[in-house]
Amino acid sequence: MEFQKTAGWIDWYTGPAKPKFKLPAGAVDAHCHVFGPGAEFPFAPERKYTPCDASKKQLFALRDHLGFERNVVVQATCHGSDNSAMVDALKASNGKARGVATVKRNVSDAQLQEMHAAGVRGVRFNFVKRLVDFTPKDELMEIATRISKLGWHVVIYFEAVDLPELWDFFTGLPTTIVVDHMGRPDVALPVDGPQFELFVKFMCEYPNVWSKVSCPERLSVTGPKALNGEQAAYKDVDPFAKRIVETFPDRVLWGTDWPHPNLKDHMPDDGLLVDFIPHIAPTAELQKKLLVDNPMRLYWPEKKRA
Ligand code: 0GY
Repeated sequence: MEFQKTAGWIDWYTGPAKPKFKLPAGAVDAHCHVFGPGAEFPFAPERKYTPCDASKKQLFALRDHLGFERNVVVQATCHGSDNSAMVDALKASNGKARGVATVKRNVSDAQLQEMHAAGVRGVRFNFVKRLVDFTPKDELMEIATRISKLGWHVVIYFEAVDLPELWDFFTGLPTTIVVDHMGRPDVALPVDGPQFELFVKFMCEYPNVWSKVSCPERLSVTGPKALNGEQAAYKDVDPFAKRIVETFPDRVLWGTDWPHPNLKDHMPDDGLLVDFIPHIAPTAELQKKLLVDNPMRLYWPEKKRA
């Protein structure tokens, strides 16, 4: 099938720099996606955008180039609840990728078992209105209860302004919860202002809540420029991510977010994104927790490396 990309779609960056920051051995890129290829894995009819292709082979080449050892492939909304492309990537990874799926209430136990065997360890609930249609909370709670029996967790994606309304649902979930991109704070607001304090309180009061400190390129207002001298890329995101890493060092994850869906202004060089890591996890100990120990504990607990 031929797919026409969404108007203005920016393709992922080819030829990324070799990062200056050397990742610790065994590092995991804990948030990335595959898109199609559309001819093999058609995009979902209910999708809100049509991306460029971004195959498993290209993802694994990026992993090797940047110096990661493993990936966590998160189902992208352009594939709806058809997890075939993501599962295909897991199967082709020689055990070096685990996955997070999107499922509906009608998913069978056999399908869940099949996904588990392929390496799926979580489901994603998405509350970002520009990306998905509404799913009733009772359906999501039913799914969470079912997948908890497999030892899976729930990944949640939402905008910071929606946290108060979603609080009771989130805090009632029976699993580990992983928040995408720190709950998308408005980084033009103070890091100790009411909006981000609520997110910190969420993590403080609920020890089952983890956060990805990913996507500076998505959250930044100052952007990727001014790479030399005092100013570093995405500098306005640093205090937010650093605060979460330093306050909750055992419950943070990091990922590239390759192939970076829905960016409007610029496409990051993934090598540059890796160079962002020491700004938010300044010590070797924090870097190892963020990049190796935490993702291994959550996605490859059988390896017991931490
Ligand atoms: C991300 C962010 C976005 C998109 C998706 O599944 C998706 O379509 O996650 C976004 O547009 O903010 O984490 O990749």
